[in-house]
Amino acid sequence: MYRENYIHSLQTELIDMVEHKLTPVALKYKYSEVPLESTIKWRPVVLILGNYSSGKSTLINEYVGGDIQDTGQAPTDDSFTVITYDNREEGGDIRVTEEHDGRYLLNDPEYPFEKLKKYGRRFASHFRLKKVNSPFLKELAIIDTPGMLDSVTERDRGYNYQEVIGDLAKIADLILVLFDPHKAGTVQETYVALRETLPASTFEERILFVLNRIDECESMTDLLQVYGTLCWNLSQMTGRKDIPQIHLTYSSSAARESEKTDYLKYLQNQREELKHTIQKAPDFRLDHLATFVENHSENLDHFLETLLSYKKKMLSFDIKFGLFSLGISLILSSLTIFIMMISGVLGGMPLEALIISASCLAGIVFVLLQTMVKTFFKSRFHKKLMRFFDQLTSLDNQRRRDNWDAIKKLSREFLEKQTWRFSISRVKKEYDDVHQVATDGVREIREALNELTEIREERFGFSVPNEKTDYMG
Ligand SMILES: Nc1nc2c(ncn2[C@@H]2O[C@H](COP(=O)(O)OP(=O)(O)O)[C@@H](O)[C@H]2O)c(=O)[nH]1
Ligand SMILES: [Mg+2]
Repeated sequence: MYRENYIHSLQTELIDMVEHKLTPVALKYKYSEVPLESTIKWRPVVLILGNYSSGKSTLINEYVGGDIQDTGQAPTDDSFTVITYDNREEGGDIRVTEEHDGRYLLNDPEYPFEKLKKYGRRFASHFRLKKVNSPFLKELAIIDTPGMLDSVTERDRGYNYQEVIGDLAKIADLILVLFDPHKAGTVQETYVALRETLPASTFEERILFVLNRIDECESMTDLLQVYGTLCWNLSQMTGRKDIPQIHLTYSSSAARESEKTDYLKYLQNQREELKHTIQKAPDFRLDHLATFVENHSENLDHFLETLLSYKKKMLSFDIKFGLFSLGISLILSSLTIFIMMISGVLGGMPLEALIISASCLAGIVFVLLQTMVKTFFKSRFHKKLMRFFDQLTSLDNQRRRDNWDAIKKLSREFLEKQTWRFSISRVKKEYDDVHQVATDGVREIREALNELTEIREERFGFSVPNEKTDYMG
């Protein structure tokens, strides 16, 4: 119980940090359209992706223990369904206790889907919520998705399927990508959608590749062949030689168990393991949150740092131009008076009057330089900074380069619109706050996560003999 409490308080702390330190800045500078915490404050989310009839819905039904989702060989279901827990009717038959349409789901701030409103009405009509009284859902929610189809039908969906998948993947703590033995490798599109939207650092931690329906293999040899094909396809897609772990499973309610599928008995532990990993979604959530804070605070930190660097360059321009104007105006006025004196134009003007006229002249020249002339040169200097935009920041490591990719456009747009007319002291204050989260805050989070691992190790010794009891306890 101690561990669960620890997880909960850590989560609250993290969300608090995002809400109070990062969101105000993110909204102000349009880094995000919705409060940052809106996508992470809900329950842990498991997203299920894969081809149609790879067995997504059947597997979900098996896990929750009831006929919640429609299943069938043809593309049966073209909706995204969020399946979450309803504790009011626990104990009875597992069933859908409450159902809502997309409009409800997209507009209720309790849910993290506000951002998906932008996909319009067609998407809203293919999005829904089901509350189910299944104990499996106590700590997590599942999102069932329509399968990938070929690209022609894809265009008829009326919303951008890949982008929706990308946004859901950002919300999800765990993503299952399902294959079946018949189409072991046609998930290129899903893969591209994920690759393009998930930050590289979290990509591998959060995705589980699953070969489902393994009961349909003719024999162990056949299974190994399918497995090999899948490995090959995955490595082609990822462009990597090392293959991620592929989990094996099937749904016993749909399976045709026979003598031929005798090998399945050796794979029961694989099925259990997968189920158990899914139930650990709250742990993944914590890592996800930590990475979320890390990424966004670093991005915002880099963004504000760029504004400051620009503004500092502008201030130094101001100072230099100020000194230049002062020098020029003094020289010019003394020179004029001197020439007038020796040419005799001034006659016998008293010395005081001479000094006063010289100062007035100097003043006028100075004001002229500091207004019209300066605006002209300052604009040119601004344009030069914009032209060599990358020089506003140092890009000495990959991490900084990644952050820069994420915020370069935003900072550019801001500076093009505002030019130098923003307050450096305000930006400095925001930068200090965000920088503290990006450095001290992130370090504390990582320390807390380590402590959490230690709590587990202290309770069970280093070998963690039974993780299941650990999770449940
Ligand atoms: N033999 C077998 N059939 C399965 C398995 N999982 C699903 N099916 C069948 O495959 C078809 C498609 O399943 P469904 O869950 O609707 O796939 P989805 O489109 O990915 O949601 C259905 O007829 C299921 O009965 C499995 O593990 N083994
Ligand atoms: Mg389905």
